[in-house]
Amino acid sequence: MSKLFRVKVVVTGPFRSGKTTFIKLATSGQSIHIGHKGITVGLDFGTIKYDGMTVHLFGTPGLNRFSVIRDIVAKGARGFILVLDSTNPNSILEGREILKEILKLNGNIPCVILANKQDLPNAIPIEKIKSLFANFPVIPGILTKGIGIKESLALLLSQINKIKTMILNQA
Ligand SMILES: Nc1nc2c(ncn2[C@@H]2O[C@H](COP(=O)(O)OP(=O)(O)OP(=O)(O)O)[C@@H](O)[C@H]2O)c(=O)[nH]1
Ligand SMILES: [Mg+2]
Repeated sequence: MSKLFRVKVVVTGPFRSGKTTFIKLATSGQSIHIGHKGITVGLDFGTIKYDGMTVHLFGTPGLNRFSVIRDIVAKGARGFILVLDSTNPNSILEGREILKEILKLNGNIPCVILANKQDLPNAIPIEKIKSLFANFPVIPGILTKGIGIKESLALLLSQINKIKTMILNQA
């Protein structure tokens, strides 16, 4: 299968869901964080090598008042990882709204949902979250321990490469 050489992946989602943690651990602490008091107000950025590809990870702010920055950071993405705080029903509802917005702006782009904070006792069960995102893969995560990073990236990048192969085959 022919693969992309360089790819932009955007890690987005509601406030405090774990986006910065995702990029920080995915890059073994080598990421850049533009924030204020631990809250992303600009972006997170890091680059990893994955399966022969250079993957540029861009993290958006979660706060709604920075949604204009979210849209700028997300421009040109080949795929999205939508990180949710599984302990917070509002995070899940807001995640659905963000997903709708992504699809509106980017068409049928690959998206993987990462249901984070599954280590906490009040986490909403993964099956319940799956039922709310019926057409999308939902991966359970404990991002503070790095759990869910490889799985979600692998799934997203394989979807992105499938689309690339389809386009090449049509050309
Ligand atoms: N218990 C638990 N806490 C987590 C997990 N992932 C992230 N956190 C914590 O949740 C808080 C927010 O994490 P961030 O990675 O900053 O979240 P964010 O989505 O980048 O936040 P904003 O940029 O402010 O929207 C931090 O205190 C993290 O340590 C997890 O899997 N389990
Ligand atoms: Mg952040």
